[in-house]
Amino acid sequence: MGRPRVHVLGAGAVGLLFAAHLRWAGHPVTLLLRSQAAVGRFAGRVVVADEWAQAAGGAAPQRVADRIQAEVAAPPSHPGSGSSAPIERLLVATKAQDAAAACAAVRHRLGRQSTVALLQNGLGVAEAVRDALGPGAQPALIVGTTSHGCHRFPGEEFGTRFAAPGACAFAVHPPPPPPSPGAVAAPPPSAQQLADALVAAPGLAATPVADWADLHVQLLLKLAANATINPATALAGCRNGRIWPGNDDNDDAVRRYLPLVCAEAAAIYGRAHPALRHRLTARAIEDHVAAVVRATARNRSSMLQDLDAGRRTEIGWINGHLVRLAEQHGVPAPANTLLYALVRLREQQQEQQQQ
Ligand code: KPL
Repeated sequence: MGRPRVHVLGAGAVGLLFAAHLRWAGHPVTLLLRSQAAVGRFAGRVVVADEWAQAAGGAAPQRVADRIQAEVAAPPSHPGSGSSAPIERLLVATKAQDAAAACAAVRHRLGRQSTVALLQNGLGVAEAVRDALGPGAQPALIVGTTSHGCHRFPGEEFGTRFAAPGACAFAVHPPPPPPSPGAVAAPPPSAQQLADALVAAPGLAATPVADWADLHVQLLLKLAANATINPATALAGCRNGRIWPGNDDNDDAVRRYLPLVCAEAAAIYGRAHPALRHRLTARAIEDHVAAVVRATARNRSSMLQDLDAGRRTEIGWINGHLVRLAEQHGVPAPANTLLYALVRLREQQQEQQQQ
């Protein structure tokens, strides 16, 4: 029997990168696109430009993943809605703010035999997806985090520029309570198949994490990195490396920025997740975030790219999530509140200008 099909929802830089690598690992892949027009434009191939392998000055080598199918992600009531065949293995690579609505569009194709893998920045997406799907269609969830650096490919709608290979770690999210008392909610076979598919694609460097607490620590560290790097770089219009605290070009106020936001995240996590407190000290968070800043120094953060393109950002799932957690646990969060408010003001300003 051949390898099982994987559906990919979200044809941005990350979705196309994962789709191509799954295809190269031998999986049939179907992209779920927003419209019939996009399906019509898709020629069955995804182009990956390996920028990281680019010799100085030369063009990035390009690789093509072909024989990829495309369908519309739309509810059955939608005119021209596509297939209604069940989806067993779904990888969702949309932005955090789009994940719940995108999953709801294919709710009629998901069920208890399905597994949905979520790769968004921020936290709270799994809960939003469960709410959007409702009690009728509760798939198993895989929650993952990825540090692959990639961007859109100007002039190539179904292309992605792979700038900096990273890694991907994931775990099965605790399943919802069983439908009837006494029933056991075991993950369906599709959970293992989707996990195997991710691991089998060498370029994705994907590793399953056996213990949910270990993945949770990684997700919380990533959240702190995104909460520190993304809004500052987006508002200042600078690359990530600018906020490195060891940067001699910065004055004291800028050098204190990163430790300040990390200390606030540690205080929030300490109250919200006491069992993980010893792994999420201010020092541990600061070291992690400083390492991410240095490793991605040349990057333009995803929030900077979103604001520049006039798109909604993931702020509500990043600093917004920290602010809500702080409120629930009675912890002051002035730095995150301010960052959240400033990015929201920029978004509102842009939305008004676009009307
Ligand atoms: O995840 C990122 C993002 O831009 O969203 C970082 C790690 C900050 C890299 O740019």
